[in-house]
Order: sequence, then structure tokens, then C-alpha cells
Amino acid sequence: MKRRKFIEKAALSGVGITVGASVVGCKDTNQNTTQEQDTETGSSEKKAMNIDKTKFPIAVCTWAFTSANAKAGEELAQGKDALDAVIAGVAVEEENIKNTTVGKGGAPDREGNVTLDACVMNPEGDCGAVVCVENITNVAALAKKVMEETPHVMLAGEGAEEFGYRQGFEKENLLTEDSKKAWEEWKKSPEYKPIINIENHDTIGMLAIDKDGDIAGACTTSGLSYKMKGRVGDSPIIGSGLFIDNEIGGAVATGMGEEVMKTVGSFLIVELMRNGMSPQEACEEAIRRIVSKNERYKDFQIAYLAMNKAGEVGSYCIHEGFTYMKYQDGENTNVKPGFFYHP
Ligand code: SD4
Repeated sequence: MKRRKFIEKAALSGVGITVGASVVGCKDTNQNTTQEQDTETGSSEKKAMNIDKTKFPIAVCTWAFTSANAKAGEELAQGKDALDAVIAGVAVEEENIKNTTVGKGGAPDREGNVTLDACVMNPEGDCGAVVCVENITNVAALAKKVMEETPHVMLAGEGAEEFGYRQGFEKENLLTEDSKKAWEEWKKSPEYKPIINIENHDTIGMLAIDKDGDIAGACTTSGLSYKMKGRVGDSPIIGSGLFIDNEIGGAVATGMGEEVMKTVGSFLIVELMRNGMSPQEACEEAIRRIVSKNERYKDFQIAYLAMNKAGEVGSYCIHEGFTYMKYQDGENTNVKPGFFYHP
């Protein structure tokens, strides 16, 4: 009998995947197929992944953004498609001025400018993004407009804003009195130091699978507090802060964006799932890729959240303290995933 090489779970320093494989979508049926390749003959066979649509819809998001996730879940339950549901969901945090890491009220850069980044991706594989937007709150919705109304994927700064105003978005001052005060306080002894889980890591990344089983996602943030002017992190970068492949699943990231970008984290997770890993295994491997290359991992947090086509959810982070929300069957639950660093 021919030996088949399936997916090997990666060791800490190792590489996770040994076999090329792909998943073939069967949109109108209840099955997707993971393709596993015979390493000797190169031939492949299809292995069915059972999809039970009665489990849908599902919404998940990073951190304990209870209301945002509930909003997306309710929109899905009412029949909204996955993309509109995640945009409505993340808008709750974009508009929450008490949240200093997303949308209006976000912490500014070192010079006092609040600059927002966001991206969205739909089940068709289309995507849109905006970066360094200074005066518009609902940047995930603006990213959707970029996707739908322009031939481009990403607009930056003034160009994104001008486009937004032409699309009917309101011009707003995003620097609230509280954020301004906190920034003025920070300026007294400026230190560019992310504090794990406390002030710099509350980007909202959200994934939804709608009642038809289609997946979309959004990621929106004000980025790292007191970042350099013009700094853009992973959140609006397709493949880093967010990636969706409707045949496979989706992933989102939060935390130190530079490290997510270096490993193209969300794309990596979706590809690992394509190769047969569960969402949990894929998130763990993506974290291993970072910590195995970077001794400084003890000083920063990164968390991944993934969902596959069957609605299975996985999550993993470097440090304890990250949680995510899951909305399914009318229940919105806060889940604490495993973490890598156990001092
Ligand atoms: C960034 N990933 O800009 C974001 C940071 C984050 O809450 O998660 N902030 O790098």
C-alpha cells in the first residue's frame, strides 16, 4: 500500500506543512473537499468535510467586544449576508468613543492625529482597504466602498477621505477630549512602548458565516497608540490582518502588526487550513512561526482567530489575556483560547 503523507503537526521550531493540497468548494452542496496528495505518485484524492448548515450563521470577533459581535450575530439571524453583518458589527466599536483603539476616540499618533486603518473581504474574494484616514469614523464601511465603487483595493489618507465624502461619509473630528488628554499626558514622558493586552491591542477583527454558508470578514483599528506619523499596521493589509477564502475559511489578527505582517499571518492560517489543519492547529502554527523567529515575543502580544467553512473556530495567542466572542444560536459567548508563553 502506498504511503500517504498527511499533515504533520509542527514542532516549536519546525515547519508545519509537508504536503501541498487544496480544498475544492462545492457551493451548493453540503460538502467541501480537502484534497490530499499522494507524495509518491503525485495523485490526489478528495476527502469530504461535512458542512452542517443548521449550525449557521456564526459570528466571531477578537477581544470581548460583546455588543459588536451580538450586532453581527443578530444581523445574520435576520438574514443579512456575511459582509454586511461584519460591517454593522464592527461599526459598533468604531462609533464607541470609549474604545481608544478603534474608530472615533482612538488614541492618536505621536503628533496628535487619529488615523484609522480598515479592510474588508467578501465571499467572492474581493477586498477593499483604507489606511491613515483622519476624519471618518466608519472606515470598514468606507473600505467596502473602495471595494465596490473603485477599480482599486486600497486608498490612503486624503485620497481615501475625499473619496469617502463623495460617497456621503461625514467629516468628523476623531480626537475626543479624553484621547487628547491621555495623549497630552503621554507627551510629558513619551515612551513608545506597547503594553501587552492593555492599551495597544484592541483591534476588532470579525469573521461571519451567513445562513448560506458564505464567509466574509472585516478588520478595523486606530493602530498602535502614539505610533509614528504615517505608520500603518497589519489590520488593513489583506492577508495580514484579515484573509478570507470562501472555499476554506477566514482568519483575523490583533496585536503587534509588524510581526503579523512579516509572516502574512491571516493568509498563512487560511493556507494551513487549506492543507488540512483545523482552525485551532492553523492558529497555533501561525503563532509558532512568529515566536520561533523572534526572541522578543515576550514583549508583545499577537492573537489569531480563525473559522473554517464548516464553522469550526480556533484561536491562539502569545500571552494570556486575549479572549474572543462567538455568536451562534442566539448565544454570544466569550471564549478564552490557549496561549504560548507560560512564564
Ligand atoms: C496594529 N494590529 O495596528 C494593530 C494593533 C492592534 O489594537 O491590534 N491594536 O498593529
